[in-house]
Amino acid sequence: MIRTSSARRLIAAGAFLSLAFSGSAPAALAGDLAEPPVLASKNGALNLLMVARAAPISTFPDYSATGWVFDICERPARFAATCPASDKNKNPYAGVRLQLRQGDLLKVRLVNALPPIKDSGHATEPGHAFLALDPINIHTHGMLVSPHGPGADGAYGDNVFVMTLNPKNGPMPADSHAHSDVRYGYTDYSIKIPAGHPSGLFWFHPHIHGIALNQVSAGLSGIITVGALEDYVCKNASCASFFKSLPVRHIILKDAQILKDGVLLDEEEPSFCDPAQASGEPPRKGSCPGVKSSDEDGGDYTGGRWYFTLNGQPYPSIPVKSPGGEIWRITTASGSVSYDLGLWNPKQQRNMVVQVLSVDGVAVQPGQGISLGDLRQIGGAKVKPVACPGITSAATDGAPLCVRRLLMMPSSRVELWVTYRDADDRPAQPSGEETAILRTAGFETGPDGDSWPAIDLANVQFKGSGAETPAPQALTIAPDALTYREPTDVNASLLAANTAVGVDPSCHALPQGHSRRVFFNAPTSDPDAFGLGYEELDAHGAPVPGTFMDVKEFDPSRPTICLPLGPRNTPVHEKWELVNLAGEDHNFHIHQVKFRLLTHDEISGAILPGSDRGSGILHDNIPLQHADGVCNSVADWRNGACTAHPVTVDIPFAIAGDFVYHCHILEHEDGGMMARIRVRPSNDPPQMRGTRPLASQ
Ligand SMILES: [Cu+2]
Repeated sequence: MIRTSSARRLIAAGAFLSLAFSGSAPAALAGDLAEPPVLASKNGALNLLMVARAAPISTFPDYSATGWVFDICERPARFAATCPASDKNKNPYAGVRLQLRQGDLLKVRLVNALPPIKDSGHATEPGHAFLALDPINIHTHGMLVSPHGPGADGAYGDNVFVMTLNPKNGPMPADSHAHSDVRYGYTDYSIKIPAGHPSGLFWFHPHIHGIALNQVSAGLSGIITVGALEDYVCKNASCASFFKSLPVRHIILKDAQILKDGVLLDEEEPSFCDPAQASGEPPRKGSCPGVKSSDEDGGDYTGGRWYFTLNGQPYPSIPVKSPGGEIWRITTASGSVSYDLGLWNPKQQRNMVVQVLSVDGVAVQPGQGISLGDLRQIGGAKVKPVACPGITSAATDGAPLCVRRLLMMPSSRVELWVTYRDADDRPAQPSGEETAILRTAGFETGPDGDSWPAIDLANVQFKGSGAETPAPQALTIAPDALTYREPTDVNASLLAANTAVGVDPSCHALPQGHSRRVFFNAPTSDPDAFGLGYEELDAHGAPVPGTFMDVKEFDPSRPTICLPLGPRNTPVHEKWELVNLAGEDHNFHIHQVKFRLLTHDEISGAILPGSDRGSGILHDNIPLQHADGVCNSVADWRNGACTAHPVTVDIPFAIAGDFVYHCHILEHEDGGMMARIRVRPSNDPPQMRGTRPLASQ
């Protein structure tokens, strides 16, 4: 059962017109997977011009489609609103990689050269007609950076409450409910990467409420790496020499639905294809054929095709030539699609084991002796750990994390060590050439949710042999997730930015032992929309009277949650219980933090809070499984009408400013499943403000 969402009703699909050749032939092979182009910082700075515009997408066979892309180049010395022609990435839909280091200053001049959204349902929506003008902004997803407003130089931080319009598309209507700074032409961003920032994989994408899905689906995103893999992988000598032999790939997963006439849809329609390969249908190599939707009011997608690309390429080849395998850094940049990702070995008829090096931009390092059961709890539904073959717990500094499957909901990232494995799943050199298929097995998000299709994403050939250094059973990882559980370095490094945010005396710290509960559901008043609810819990887990807010659509005008940093602006930990009452899965994301999942033992108090036993994986987004039963309201849930599967997280807030938490299924975010949160400097007496945090004195 697929529900028609408000976003889908409000936004007419198909913002682009283009020529079509033919819509029936299966996708041709796309050749070897190419790396995204890199723009690297120099001397502590990366100064970019980023132009959002419509552009042809060159890599879809059989269709001539147009998407929305970022042209990105080093910012020319003279004022310019376009990148020099020679700098232009040949296929900007694929996305680029920004390569940064701790301490860098990322400066971006973001220019909006997008066309207006044709046929946008928003055009007639009171207060939101401006969305049809296609305003844009950028968010650096997962990064621990300041979301500050315009500084002395007029530049913004990682702030989603600013939008840039293309002046050619006309002015904001007078009655607009923007609740953002509104700028025309361009906006400057100046984002300082704190000295203590984790090394890892992040990404950037637009974050305009109401059209985030459309802009991301049309191609507007890219990835960011901070630091180097060597900062956290194989820091001991024997592993380091092996690690040097491993090539590194960056893989950006995107999907695009293209109609028979070449129009690229700016949001995914789950019923575009059959969920799984139909009888008589050729293997789904990077795409599936459009069908007449079985939905009551679904469309006819016959002759169209739904592409699932890696770096813009449908079904590329990935030749693994190094005998020790490769490192894959994977970003899920689809708007709403979830990937049940695995590396299928056709000979062994099962998914291969891979080692997970990092999750959501932070290296994983489960504490020594952690049980597989605890590991499964802190990995959530995203990471499905299996025992690493050949590893005894004493073999490495801590337990490595291995999986056969990953539930990659929108925005999640992982870094993997991918190597050929024998019948016992141990790292091995292939005898001759062995093949595997990177695929998504398809994923259903629940009885009221969506059915995302099964697709073969890439063909992998293991060719390497003759290794000089024997492969270890697992790569060693520096204890980053244990370190960043306490983001004191990031906090200390952002002290000036935190202090510059005005104090808000109405922000009160949670009383000792209290926690927060966030509800995910459709608002009772509008079952087709999406919303969040809230209440505070006392030390016994009982709702604090007067704090309940029913599930409602996003209200950008005021924060749902406001909290001060700790004494002398040090990090503050809060416990949040995330309760999904809906009949479909959601994917919780919060800006400016990394959180960890608590195990049942930690929630019940059977182990001490923060024990290493319950630590080792940090996330910035986590799947929330749908409730069983039907709850149209929080009251239904309190009365036992459904059983929810809450996830409890520990969030260390270390960065002051206004930002958001939301479902990262962008259809749901645009539909209203988002709330504003305000973190303010501490309410210390004035003489204490701005001094060094205690931890770093
Ligand atoms: Cu959602």
